[in-house]
Amino acid sequence: MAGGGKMKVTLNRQLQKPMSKFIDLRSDTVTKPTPEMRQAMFEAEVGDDVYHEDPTVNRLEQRAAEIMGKEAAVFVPSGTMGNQAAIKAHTQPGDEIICDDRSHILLYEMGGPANLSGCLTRTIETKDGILHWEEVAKRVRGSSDHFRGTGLISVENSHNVAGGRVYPSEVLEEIYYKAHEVGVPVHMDGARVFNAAAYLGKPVREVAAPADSVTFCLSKGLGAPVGSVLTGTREFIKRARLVRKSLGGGMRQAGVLAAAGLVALEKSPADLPADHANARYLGEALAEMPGIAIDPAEVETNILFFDCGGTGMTAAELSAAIRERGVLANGLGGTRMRFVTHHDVTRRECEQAMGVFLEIVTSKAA
Ligand code: TLP
Repeated sequence: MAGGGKMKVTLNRQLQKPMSKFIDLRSDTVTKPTPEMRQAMFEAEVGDDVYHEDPTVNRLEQRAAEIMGKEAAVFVPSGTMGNQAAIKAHTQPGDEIICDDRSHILLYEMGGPANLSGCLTRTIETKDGILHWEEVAKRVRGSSDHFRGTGLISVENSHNVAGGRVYPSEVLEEIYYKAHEVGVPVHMDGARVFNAAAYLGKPVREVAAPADSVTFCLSKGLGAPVGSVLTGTREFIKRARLVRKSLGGGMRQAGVLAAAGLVALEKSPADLPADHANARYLGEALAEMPGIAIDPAEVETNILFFDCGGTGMTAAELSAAIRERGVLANGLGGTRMRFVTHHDVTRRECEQAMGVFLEIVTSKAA
């Protein structure tokens, strides 16, 4: 060992338990690849994707474009890169992006719109993460000698921080058609657009239709280990590919990842209704617990937020207490907590998690 010192191993208590033993409701990003995905990765034909020579990546991009009903697609390492590449490919520095005030592109992408594209965000406060044209229209403006004006409208479907809420089709269509009348493109952060489609009972291409570009994630509810796809017109994707390269996202033999993505794309959407049913079960169980505030009717997809203030515990205290008992969930500061259901959590495990939760909140109440 460097320096000849005795290695001192100190294990964080939270890490002593193997992660696979936890019931992990923190996010659908934690899903592990299925045996079929691993087999596909093992067998994947690969090439250098920066030269467009990886046959598996090419196949994934082609299938993604077909399924999403767009002309073309580009495979990117993450949802964040997909969204930020879209923003940069749609806008010029100084442009304004209209989005809701809790959108992922605004809160969780490291200031990307300002940092990478030199854009300003003009936000709209919403109850459920859903934008309506009436409010958007108040902020849309063309360029003048004094400002550049609106360059993009960005919607998130389903909406993460609003609790997995889904755009009613007609609301999105109105935004899209009216935005086009004034020459403004619409981007959809569709990290979980397959969840939105499952909720609406519609093919995903219909949900994606009222958007010029859509980013969707293979590595969330669809269960692939890595990757997202940005889709749009051929011309737009050509620009986005260059942006991807400038961000360091030109991957080489990425077919090993795309192979898992292809399995995710073809197979996993069928499993999403089960995740949604589990989320509804959690919402209904939580609604009956002392000190927990949630409206289970608002649980539409696989994400639910609730307030634990009435238990006398903060979200951080409650997540620490359930962690001790093998359940993981994210506290979001204060008394707000989030559960996310996914492929790697069964109904039985959801029931176990609720058993743990009930014991903790009732013993606190007593
Ligand atoms: N969301 C993550 C965290 O970053 C909050 C999660 O655990 O939910 N759009 C939306 C709507 C997202 O929820 C996320 C990830 C992304 C984009 C970014 O995807 P990645 O993590 O692949 O960059």
